[in-house]
Amino acid sequence: MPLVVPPNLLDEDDGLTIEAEDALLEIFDRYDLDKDGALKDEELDAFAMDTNGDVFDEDTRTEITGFLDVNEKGHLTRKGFLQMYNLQTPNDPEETWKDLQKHGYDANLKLVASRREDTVEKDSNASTNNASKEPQATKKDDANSA
Ligand SMILES: [Ca+2]
Repeated sequence: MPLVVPPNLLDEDDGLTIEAEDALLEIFDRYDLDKDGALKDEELDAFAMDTNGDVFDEDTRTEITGFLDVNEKGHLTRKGFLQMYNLQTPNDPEETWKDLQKHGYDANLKLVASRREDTVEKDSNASTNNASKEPQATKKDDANSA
């Protein structure tokens, strides 16, 4: 048997696979701190810094607002975020893999490390497909009351 081949990011129509979309949207949600479904400037900057080590330049911002799905405030939506990767990945899958790995995914698209695990919000109405289980802090303080 040959070595395990990493999963494809693209299906036969050069669209992102469900697995790739799930991973990318999970990353998106980490940066959408106010959970409005779009990345405002600070949120997009934080994503770009963590991904590329720098914020997007003016040209890239213009491309984002000009070609990708944005909300009425010009903020990149989840759909636009996927569009961005749908454009990049057929041309440059290596770059998308690099981005995924930066955000803690391994070569099998498994999340193995989280850079932002300290920013989990206790926001109960943020219902995405990411049904994360928050550890319930049910401490028993007087456990030694023999
Ligand atoms: Ca937001």
